[in-house]
Amino acid sequence: MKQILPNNRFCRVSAALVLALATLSCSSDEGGDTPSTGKATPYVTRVVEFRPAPGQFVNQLPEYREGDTPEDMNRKALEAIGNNRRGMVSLGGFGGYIVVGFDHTIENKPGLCDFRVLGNAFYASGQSEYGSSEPGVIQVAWDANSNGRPDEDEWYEIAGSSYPTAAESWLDKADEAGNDIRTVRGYSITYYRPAQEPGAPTDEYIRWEDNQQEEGYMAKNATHLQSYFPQWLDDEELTFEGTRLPQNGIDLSGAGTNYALYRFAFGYADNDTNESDASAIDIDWAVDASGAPVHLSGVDFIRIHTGVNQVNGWLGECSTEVMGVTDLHLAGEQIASDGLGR
Ligand SMILES: [Ca+2]
Ligand SMILES: [Ca+2]
Ligand SMILES: [Ca+2]
Repeated sequence: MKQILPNNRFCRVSAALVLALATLSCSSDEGGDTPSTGKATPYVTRVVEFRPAPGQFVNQLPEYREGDTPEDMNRKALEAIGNNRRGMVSLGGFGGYIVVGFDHTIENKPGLCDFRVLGNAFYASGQSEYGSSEPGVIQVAWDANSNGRPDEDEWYEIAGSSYPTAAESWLDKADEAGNDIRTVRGYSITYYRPAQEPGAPTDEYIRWEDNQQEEGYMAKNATHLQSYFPQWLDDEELTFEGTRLPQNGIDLSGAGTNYALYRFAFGYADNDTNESDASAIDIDWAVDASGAPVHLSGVDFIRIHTGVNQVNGWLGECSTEVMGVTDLHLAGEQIASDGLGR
């Protein structure tokens, strides 16, 4: 990932958003689950679970302090991205995820996009096809049994542009570069805790194995020498499952100096800019486990996981960053989904 975001991005807040901010009823910094008044806000008010895969920003975004528990890290994640604070959490390598909730149900309005996951994607100077796109796969849950939690059978995946099979304009280019350009549903990967923390960069840092009979290592790079393994977890190995997307990083220089991360067409997090209509999501794109479209009248929880398993040279592993989620209806943004999706 690239953690630097052009500052002027934040200046272009829509008038509608300013209005929404002005009427924001809750600006609690304590990570509370419920707003202080009854008025719904367009933003994340809960972090149900933050479980990143190993990665170069793990233990830093948010910062781990010795003794922190998983609950502490959930709270820190909420402090970073809740209530429109637009800090950042990194989900690490493939599969790392966050589950967020709201103080209301995000309504699925027909013909319109309903929410947007904010990330730090940007285009390379003068480009419209690539830059820093680190797509996260999005799932949504409606709390059908009203128990205040997303249960396993309540999740549906947002079918982005490479679901169920890869379909991007740059796939041939990625294939030529030697990338794995398949979409793999039901992908599973296990990362193993390193026996010791190397004090120096190494290409063979955190070993992984997947369910495609492949294995490899996550590298430790020179700019990030802290542990990449989530320190608040005791596990010796961490397994993550979900849809894996085609590898979108291409070294345009051929010499390891210019990695272009190509943008997917629609339906992912941290893939297109926060201002682009193509980063907005229509709940009607949700599908069930068999891939059949489902109709949800609204969603209560959103889960995002890093969708690509790829190390891009000095840039490091592809890792989705999340800066918040906005309910577009409450924020007053009207984005037609016609022409964005399939
Ligand atoms: Ca909709
Ligand atoms: Ca539930
Ligand atoms: Ca990113």
